[in-house]
Amino acid sequence: MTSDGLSDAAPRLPETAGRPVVLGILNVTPDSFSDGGLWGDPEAALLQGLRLVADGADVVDVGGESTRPGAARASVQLELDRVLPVIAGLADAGVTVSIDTMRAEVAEAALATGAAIVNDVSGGLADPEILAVAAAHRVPYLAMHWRGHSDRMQDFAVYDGSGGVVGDVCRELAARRDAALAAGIGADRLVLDPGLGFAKTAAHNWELLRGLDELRALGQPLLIGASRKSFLGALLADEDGTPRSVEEREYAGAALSGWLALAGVWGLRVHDVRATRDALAVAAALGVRREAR
Ligand code: PMM
Repeated sequence: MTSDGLSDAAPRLPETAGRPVVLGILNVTPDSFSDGGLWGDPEAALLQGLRLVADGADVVDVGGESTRPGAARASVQLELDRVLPVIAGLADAGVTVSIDTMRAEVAEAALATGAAIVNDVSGGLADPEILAVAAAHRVPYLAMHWRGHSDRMQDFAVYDGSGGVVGDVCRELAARRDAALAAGIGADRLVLDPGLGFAKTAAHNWELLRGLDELRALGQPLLIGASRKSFLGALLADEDGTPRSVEEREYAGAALSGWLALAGVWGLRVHDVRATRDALAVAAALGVRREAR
């Protein structure tokens, strides 16, 4: 029952005892930096989604528009055509699906098709109507820090306010939190994400990870999407500076996931679900996880 006495059948924020929630990434796009082009066929995408669940994903995050730096936008129709058949198949199989979109129209159609969570990399800035859609459906809403579309976002990787990148991201995320709450999204269904790699250099990403306590002070659970991103490739670069290939960033990602678990984040958005769950098992055995935020 809710405080207004109505029964509350709307999806709640997933919670898992003693470890972060794992969102397995399923990009149904030709051009995402890691899995782009692999799951263009809906059958193949569905099988991959089920594989992510078998590996230990709690949620499958389905996206139909690449957000890699420099990417051009997909049309609404193309995005819908890519994601809806996959969402329908996964929802039929009982999988909890999040829709990774910046568009209200796509969020609305995805929720009608069986998605249970909205993951908006723009935190409501690209299409403010998406906040009302998430509020009306009473679904969890994942709001990421964002400064502009992918074709230009690296032009905005300048953080000169007080506290540098951590200060600026906290202030900008606080504004997105307040907009989401004002639109009627429940505080118990709102997650914030610093948006690693989105208008951020590698150095910015590391500073944000070191600044998690300040992000936690925003008062909402935190989601981190670090999986296979280029700052890990740069960290693991050869002596000649060649970045580690996208497919070979898995161990560093798992190490980071274990550390993030102990730091008490709510969720992790990852490609390598099995490696992530192994890292989370190690972190859980150490048993000093901070309160999930
Ligand atoms: N990163 C990407 C896409 N969607 N969503 C959230 N909430 N956080 C992220 O960091 C994030 C995201 C880009 O990575 P991909 O191309 O591997 O999907």
